[in-house]
Amino acid sequence: MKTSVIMTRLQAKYPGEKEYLQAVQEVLESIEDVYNQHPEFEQAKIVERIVEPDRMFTFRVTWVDDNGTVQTNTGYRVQFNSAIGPYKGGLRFHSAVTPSMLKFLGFEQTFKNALTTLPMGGAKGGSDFSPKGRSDAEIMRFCQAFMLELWQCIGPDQDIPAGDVGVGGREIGYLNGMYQKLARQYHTGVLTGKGETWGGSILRPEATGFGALYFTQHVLHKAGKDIAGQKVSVSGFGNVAWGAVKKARQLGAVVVAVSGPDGVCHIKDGMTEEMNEYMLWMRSSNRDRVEDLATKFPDKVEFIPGKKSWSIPCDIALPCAFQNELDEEDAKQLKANGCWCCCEVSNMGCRPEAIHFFQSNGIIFAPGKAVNAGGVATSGLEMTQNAGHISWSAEEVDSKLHWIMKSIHEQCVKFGTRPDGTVDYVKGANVAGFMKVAQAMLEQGIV
Ligand code: 2IT
Repeated sequence: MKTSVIMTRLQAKYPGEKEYLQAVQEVLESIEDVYNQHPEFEQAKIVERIVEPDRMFTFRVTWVDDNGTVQTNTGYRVQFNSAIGPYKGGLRFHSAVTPSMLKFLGFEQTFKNALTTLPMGGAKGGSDFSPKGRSDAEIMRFCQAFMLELWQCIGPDQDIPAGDVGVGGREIGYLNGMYQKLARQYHTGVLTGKGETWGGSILRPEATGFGALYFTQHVLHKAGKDIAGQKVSVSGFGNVAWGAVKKARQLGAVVVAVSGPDGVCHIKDGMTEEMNEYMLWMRSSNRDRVEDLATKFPDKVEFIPGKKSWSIPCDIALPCAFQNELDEEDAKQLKANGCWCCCEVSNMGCRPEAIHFFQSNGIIFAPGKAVNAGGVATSGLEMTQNAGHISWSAEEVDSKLHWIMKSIHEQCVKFGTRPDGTVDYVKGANVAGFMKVAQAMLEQGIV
């Protein structure tokens, strides 16, 4: 297998699918050596098969807004790979959603889910619907219209969606209500991220952020450091950022920035619990403005319009917003300001040039598919509870999440340790995830 040959073919076949091609390139580059040591992979054409989704559903979603105007969006579900378990992955509602974006996310999800140690295949879905400025009633009607099509594609042993950007507990509630109405199936395990009274798992809302910080702790310990007292810059202010800030604070870090599409909030003395909880309102308001934090806490928070979190001096950068949110210029600015570690919490949050800059300048970098896997892992734990009709305590879920993040870190170390003893987390995560899925495909024949 040669990455350049496969990429040339994919570029010709899927011109313009930038995010998808970027994600595939990153994985293929890091697995090429290992892959070529396995002639049985080449014989079964594992790489050619693994880069293509198993299938993709595209459907029209029509609904009526609060003014009585008819609105039409496009909905998607990309079922990427089911070699190690049923399709599993979130739904993204965002104006920029395209098939390319969901293919990149489904591809990443396949390897991430393999790292969690749980039997889950990879999928992703969503719509170009933007929740920004929408009322609660509009969100509900959109979710119901979306489920009118999606319900045919999913099921507890088939495909189990969850949240992602623009889809949180509220949206999962509306989606689940409509699913039950349409399918007349009352299994609690068809969506994850549910409310606690109807099959949801304690700690799922916190899980992505908490897991990311547990992983960061392992990364720092491996490098002989500790997180207490470190200055942390976070981007975004949604569910993932909220959980990351909460755990970072609990571990004694000082969170100096959160951001939004409008700019960055600099919090010199660190975020307080009150600010952290206010982020929940900021997300559910659908205003999509981080400036609201500075309006609420004017004495402690400075809003800088048009700037990113990477302009604020920090020790550790935690991208928690969107793909490609941190570019090479940002990486250079972070280094100039003293940053020495970046744990990517968003999916493909960093541009390839930024990752290259980090790695060639001694800045520790860990990729999203390892760092943020605690979210989907806790979804997997929710599925287990639903299948057994049981409910675990917060302590039980948290200790399982801890164990899973530790195990993901060990897999990265196993496959990514460089001759000098430092760890290439990108290579480690990609090789570990790939080997598991490839082996499962091999054992199940040409299907
Ligand atoms: O990117 C992700 O891993 C998620 N959005 C969570 C997926 C899930 O099924 O919990």
